[in-house]
Amino acid sequence: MNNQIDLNKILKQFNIETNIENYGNGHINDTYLTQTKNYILQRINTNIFKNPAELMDNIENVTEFLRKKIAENRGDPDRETLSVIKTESGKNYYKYDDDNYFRVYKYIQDTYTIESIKDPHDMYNAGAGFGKFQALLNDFPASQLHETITDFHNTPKRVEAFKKAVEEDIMGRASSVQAEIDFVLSRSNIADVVVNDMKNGRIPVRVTHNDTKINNILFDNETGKAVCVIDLDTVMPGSMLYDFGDALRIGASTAAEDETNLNTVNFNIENFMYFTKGYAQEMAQYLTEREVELLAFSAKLLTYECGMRFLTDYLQGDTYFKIHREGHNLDRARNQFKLVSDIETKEEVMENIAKDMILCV
Ligand code: ADP
Ligand code: GN1
Ligand code: MG
Repeated sequence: MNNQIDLNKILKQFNIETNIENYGNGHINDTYLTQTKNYILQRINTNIFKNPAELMDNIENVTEFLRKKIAENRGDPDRETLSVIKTESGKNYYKYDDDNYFRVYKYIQDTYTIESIKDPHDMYNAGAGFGKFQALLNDFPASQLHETITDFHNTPKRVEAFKKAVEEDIMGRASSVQAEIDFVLSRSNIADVVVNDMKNGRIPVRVTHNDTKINNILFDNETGKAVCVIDLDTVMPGSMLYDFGDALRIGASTAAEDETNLNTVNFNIENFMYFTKGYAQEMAQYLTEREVELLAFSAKLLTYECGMRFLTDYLQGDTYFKIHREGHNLDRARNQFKLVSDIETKEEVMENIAKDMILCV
């Protein structure tokens, strides 16, 4: 991140005086924690989020809505949703210059994040956490939300963007990844299943999170239960299948998203079962038949989409996802494709498990 920026000066705009340190493992924003462990400061990635003001309006609206619901349910709104801290002049972000926009949240204490799941019970808790988030937003007026990234989970459009990146090949990398390119192209028939059914009304449009990575949920230090869903930049109208499938992409993988020993990358059915069970506790009552039918498929679709996005970024010179080594996006893509292949062998079993889990609520 930009070292010339005086973070202390930015904090003062939010009436906070303390030192600050780097924090978190996200691929998108720059995150810092105050030394007093009270506040999270984040630089919003404007390379990706072109309209930070609209983005912050979404987050303020959604978190205010959640606060009311959580209070009605006798929960603790200061812990169970993000709290946006305003600047001295009452704004929900601070513009340092055209490229650097900052926001502050209350730091939610006595919680932890999980990078990769070791215990299937954590998947139950994650499923319940994401399910509850969606259930609480079930009657949020979707028309109030700005689209912070256009066509974010529009998989057919992602395929088009991928093909364009292959054709343009600006880094001259395409010939060395022909096998991975073929992998994507040979499965492009799965891309439009969800968007088509959303268009024809078989799948309802809901308010969804759209980035349900396991490390976007905070778990309670004492109980291990999900406390708060974070990283709300992409809360937009979408399908619940996006959130369900994306959470399994990391949550049910037996290895990290960038593991290069592909023999260790597999899809863990037990984790799938526990996640579905937890999710169903909160959301089963709202799901349509078609959504239930596609739960297993969504894990494959979202893993395919993410792998394709990593490969697209690799072909385009790694401008979207933060990378920490040469070829990092290619490693991530290969990893996701291995997971897709493994899901393909287990999809039928997963479909049956999903139906059972929904029925037994
Ligand atoms: P990114 O979009 O880069 O993934 P996140 O909003 O997910 O950024 O934040 C990165 C990490 O910072 C999270 O995984 C989590 O560990 C931590 N974090 C973010 N916000 C909070 C918060 N309000 N309280 C506690 N931890 C937080
Ligand atoms: C990004 O912000 P983070 O690290 O939670 C990305 C997701 C990808 C994920 C892959 C806004 O998530 O869509 O699935 O990386 N977020 C955005 O790890 O593009
Ligand atoms: Mg995150």
